[in-house]
Amino acid sequence: MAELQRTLLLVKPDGVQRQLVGRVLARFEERGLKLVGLKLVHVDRALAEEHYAVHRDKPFFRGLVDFITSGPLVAAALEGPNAIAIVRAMNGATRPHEAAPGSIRGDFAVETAQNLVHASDSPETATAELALWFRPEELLSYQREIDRWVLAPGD
Ligand code: 3AN
Repeated sequence: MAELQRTLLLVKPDGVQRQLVGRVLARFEERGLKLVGLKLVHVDRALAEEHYAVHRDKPFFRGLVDFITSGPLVAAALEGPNAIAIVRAMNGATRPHEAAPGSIRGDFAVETAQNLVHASDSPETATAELALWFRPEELLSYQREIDRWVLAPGD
């Protein structure tokens, strides 16, 4: 029985503009992960800068904040066994030319600056990012009928 985790997934403004939101979210649903939070947001610079604080000193920081605040994005909270690693693997490598075919970036992206998706990279980051993007009452707990076919007994 694997650890049940929650993680943040963003379909960034390029994904919304390219009308890929449904296809991206469908991949995670089809994999068996559970949507426990979902919203369309146009973020301000303060939230964007906090989200990308780890990159504050990088040369691409300003462009990154410009980009993520350029239009609406979709924020999703996904739950499942080992969800953090599963979502990162499904997103693919940061640089799309290194992303495996079959991953989201490997199938839909060619540029690092417009690589469609973001996902938390560790349990600590997931906790911090979910708290940044969702109020506690926006994250739901519920059972699905299919859970008994997807999750190990007791998960
Ligand atoms: P990931 O999103 O795969 O965790 P990070 O955290 O290294 O990757 O980078 C965060 C975001 O910063 C990337 N998704 C990408 O949009 C942007 N980024 C990273 N490296 C570069 C770069 N060299 N040039 C432009 N943008 C970059």
